[in-house]
Amino acid sequence: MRRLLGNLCAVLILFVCVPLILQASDAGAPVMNRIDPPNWWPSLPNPMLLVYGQNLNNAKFALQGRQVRIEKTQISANGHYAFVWLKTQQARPQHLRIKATNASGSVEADWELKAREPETGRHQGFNAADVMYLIMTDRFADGDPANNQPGYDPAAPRGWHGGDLRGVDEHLDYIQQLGATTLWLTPILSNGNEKDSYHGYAAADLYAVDSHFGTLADYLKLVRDLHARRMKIVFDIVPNHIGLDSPWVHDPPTPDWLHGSAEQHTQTRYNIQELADPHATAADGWDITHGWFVDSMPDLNQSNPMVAKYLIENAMWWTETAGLDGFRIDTFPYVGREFWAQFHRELNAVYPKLTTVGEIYNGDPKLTSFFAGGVAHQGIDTGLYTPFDFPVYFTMRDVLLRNTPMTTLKELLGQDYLYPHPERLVTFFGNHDTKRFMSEEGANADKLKMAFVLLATLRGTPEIYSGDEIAMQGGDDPDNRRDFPGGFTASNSDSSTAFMPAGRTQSQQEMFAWAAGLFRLHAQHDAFASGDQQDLMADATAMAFLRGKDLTTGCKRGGPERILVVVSKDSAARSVEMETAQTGLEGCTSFKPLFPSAAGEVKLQDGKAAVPVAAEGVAVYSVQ
Ligand SMILES: [Ca+2]
Ligand SMILES: [Ca+2]
Repeated sequence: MRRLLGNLCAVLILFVCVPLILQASDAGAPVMNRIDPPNWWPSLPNPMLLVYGQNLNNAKFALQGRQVRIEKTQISANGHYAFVWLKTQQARPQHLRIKATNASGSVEADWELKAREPETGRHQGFNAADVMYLIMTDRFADGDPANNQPGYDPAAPRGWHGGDLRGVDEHLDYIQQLGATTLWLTPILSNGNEKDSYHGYAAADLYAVDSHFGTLADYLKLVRDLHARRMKIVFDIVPNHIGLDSPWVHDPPTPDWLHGSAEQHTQTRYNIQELADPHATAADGWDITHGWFVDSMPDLNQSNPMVAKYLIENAMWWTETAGLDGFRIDTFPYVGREFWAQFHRELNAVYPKLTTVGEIYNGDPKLTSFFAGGVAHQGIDTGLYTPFDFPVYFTMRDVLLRNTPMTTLKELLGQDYLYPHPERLVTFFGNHDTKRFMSEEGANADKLKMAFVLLATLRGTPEIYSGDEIAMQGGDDPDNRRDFPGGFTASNSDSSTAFMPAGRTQSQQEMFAWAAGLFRLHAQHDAFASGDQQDLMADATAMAFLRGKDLTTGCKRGGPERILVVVSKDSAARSVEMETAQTGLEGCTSFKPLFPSAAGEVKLQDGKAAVPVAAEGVAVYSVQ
């Protein structure tokens, strides 16, 4: 269809396009207001520039520079946008001049091909050796009150509260003391003047840091400071949609840039399981990929190759500019698989170690695994490094807080065969979209401690939502996004500071020390980062599993360390017993308590290991 229209235009050009051109040149000389991306790097794939301006519809583009050329140009019907494809891969770093000329005059813009920075310490990717810390950028710490307006309203749950990049940067000691190695910040891109967009998920400008959070220089400093500490940064990216304040909403660069328009679009029914259903209709799938997530989030049309190119180029620009280590990808199922395959293929060709984690908000591993990379479904491998482990999130809450037996967790983990790489899954028991664990009915400190033990010891990459380590409370969105205590001296939040041990309440300190102790364990024992998992027993109230290498045979002298984890939600102290024959415990004689320090003595008797566990208790041992 596209080719047919092209031919048609070639025929019509003599009769129709000439008067249009004359009309346009009457309007004046070309104007260039902005160029996306703002710069590029010669060794990266050839870029497509999106030029924003006026009177561009009959302009001729020219390039001044060495070993660079314009490959082709496409201009929007209203003359507000020009797509300019450049050939830059043979060039050296240099300043270029881009010139647009029409009958009324010309305009020039400076644009740069930069030298790439050395790869050392950049683009590292996150993995199961890491611990990820999720910060809601507006709600962690206000490092610069001067950037709080407009919309600053710390008393309003959906207002801007003043948190910013400098505030995060000032508290890296705290994050490191907790044992986190990787920072995931909620989106930092400008949301323009969109009301109540403190969450950042409705971008108006994909190349600008939101002024509430600071500047690009602030972001680059934060990333440099993280890398200097051998920590990593994960960028929250939203290729599915933009916000209503984007200039594209009422003046799209092509007529099909968005799925529908602000005035006319459908809203998705969120039935993402229909994407995997081989018997679903095309309309069912269309509803998910083309329907708007909400009315205030215009849906991008990634089937348009120029939209896809723009979005991938944007991801590459941030990766190269900041040295990003990974992406957290928002609303993953709501974009077609073809786009994800291209996104990962092109990004990983330049950054082979960069990793991605996708939000697939569903408790069924049959569905979440459908989106994982490493396997083709419907003929397409998305390339996604890993989905978030939403099934473990739902199940952890069910078994720890409700009457669901612990066997349910073992049964869920038994479905790990569905994933090409279950060891990569990013596990969590809460995030910025869920009610705080401590605000669930029946929650208490002991149950939260059990949740931390499972998080730190199960296969996968643990992820913590900032504040859970000090047992923060909070109901459903937006109450789950309360200010971090101590980050907002000017706000009406708690005046004590949880960033320093002396500022924490006793219960905050107890939870922080517990979580930090576990993440220290996670860092010190290779069994968590690269070991297998063998589930030894589960019943109504307890579960026991081993982590380590070569678990298919029993302990051998001088073999690698294996770690036994026992969790009991029983309201009374109990003995958790498991057979040792034909398990990873066979022949093991030494059980050294690792966590907590008061873990009881393991007894070996009648072919069984018996582990004494306190009421709502845990025990972790180094086994040999
Ligand atoms: Ca601020
Ligand atoms: Ca979509």
